[in-house]
Amino acid sequence: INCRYAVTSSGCMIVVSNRLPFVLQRDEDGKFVRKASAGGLVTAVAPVAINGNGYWVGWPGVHLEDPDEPIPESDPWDITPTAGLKSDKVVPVHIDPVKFDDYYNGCCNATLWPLFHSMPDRALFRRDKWKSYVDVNKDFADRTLETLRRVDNSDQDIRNDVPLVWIHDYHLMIVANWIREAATEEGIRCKIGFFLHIPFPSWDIFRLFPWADEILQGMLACDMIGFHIADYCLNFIDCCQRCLGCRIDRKNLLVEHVGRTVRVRALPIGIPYDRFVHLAEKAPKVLSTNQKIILGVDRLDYTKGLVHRLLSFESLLENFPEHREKVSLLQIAVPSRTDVKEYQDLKEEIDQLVGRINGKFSTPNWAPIRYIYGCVTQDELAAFYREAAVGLVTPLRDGMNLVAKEFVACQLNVPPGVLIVSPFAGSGETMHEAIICNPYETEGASECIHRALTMPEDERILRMNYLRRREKLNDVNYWTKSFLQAMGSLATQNGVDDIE
Ligand code: GDG
Repeated sequence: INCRYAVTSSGCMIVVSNRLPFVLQRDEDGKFVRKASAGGLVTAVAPVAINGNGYWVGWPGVHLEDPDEPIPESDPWDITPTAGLKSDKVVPVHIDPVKFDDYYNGCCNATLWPLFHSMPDRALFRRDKWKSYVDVNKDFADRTLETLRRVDNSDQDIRNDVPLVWIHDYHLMIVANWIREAATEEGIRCKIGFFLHIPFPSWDIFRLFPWADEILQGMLACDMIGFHIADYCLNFIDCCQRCLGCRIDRKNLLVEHVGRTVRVRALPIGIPYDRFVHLAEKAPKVLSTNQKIILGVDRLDYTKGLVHRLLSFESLLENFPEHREKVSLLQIAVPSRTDVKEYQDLKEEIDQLVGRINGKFSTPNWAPIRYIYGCVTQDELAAFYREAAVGLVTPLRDGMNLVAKEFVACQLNVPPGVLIVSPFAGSGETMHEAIICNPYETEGASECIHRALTMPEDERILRMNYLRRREKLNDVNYWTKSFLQAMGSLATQNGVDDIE
């Protein structure tokens, strides 16, 4: 395992996320086996946790009839980053299936997801779902506390630093509440950090949530709270002041709450940059076409702006007919939340729109849109990123958006292609050399695509060089390191390295 950074003391990082870094599946003999998850987050966090002899608390991806059924060890041939996570370090959270559905679909996906993406009209507010959210967060807190007690009782004498609990994302925003409470009462030593992977909305949106105060109080039970960009930090701090009346320090990003000072930090997530470069170097050619490819890669979600994107592409073909038969839009839409009506309707709308635009402009030798509804392998993805002339990343709202970063990492050709990003994604805030494109204005967006398709080579090279350099420096390892540093939990040769 390639682990560049370590936590300060052995056995002291406890990662808490909705899902474990793998899911359990039955093999043909009915035995549970681990199916690894290859996301960037797992790749970055798992080595640090494993190296530090840490624990991972999460839902195992299945509802077990017997919650005491042991977690299997990883396959001996497993080379994924979680392979080293021994089963005694895995802390599964078992939840009643109905309650889990209310928490996950009812509250997380139907309420918090749209609200935090500033789409309140799509959000459902139901107190029974919120109650399940609270209950499940308490279950996660209980399992984390059991783990903390175990850590606290072992190797006490060789540890001179406190365990670090790292909680992830909007599913678990109030877990810290009970950890702080019990830790204070029982004298368990720990530091609690939280990272939100989606945007934090402004006060006028956030206040629509009937239990807004409880979320803020839950988050403020942490020592440090990380967001992707400064805007989300400022929104959060503003909400703390306006909802709870906290004293705040906007300049230093501090919030005072019940006698404690909570740090807030902008920590933009990165990608495993070198891995994507490597994939792009070795992946075989995937596209045989003379047309320039404009590439979109998204989960099929209303926040990703797929309908707006298709309309902009239609407008491009309408207003700049010189691109007809010269370019194609390749859109990969990964199925997501397929059992939810809203997502089924969105798929239907996209299917129809693709059909209409293709029907309108296709010629015997050319179809303007190639649409893949499904998942491709990471090798294929890297090859698509490499061979595309334009990366079109135009969400209506997005915490960060890793696709924009993966695209630039894989752009190995000279001269390279062009990245277009929405200003409403975290990556639009940080990837300054991309063309910034407002997806809501169809005509303006089509002009952005035209500009990308006609951009001079030297400008493309200059922009892409800067973009690639930044993503290489600020990769996902750098993000993990920055988080540990902001927590004051980064081990260096000189001891603990604190950001302040
Ligand atoms: C949340 C926040 C934030 C996509 N299609 C395929 C495929 N992918 C991979 C991409 C990328 C990932 O999925 C998507 O990442 P995003 O960042 O775009 O979006 P979310 O899933 O919504 O993630 C987001 C992120 O957390 C991290 O903090 O950036 O804002 O919403 O890595 O490569 N992978 C494969 N085949 C596909 O077809 N193999």
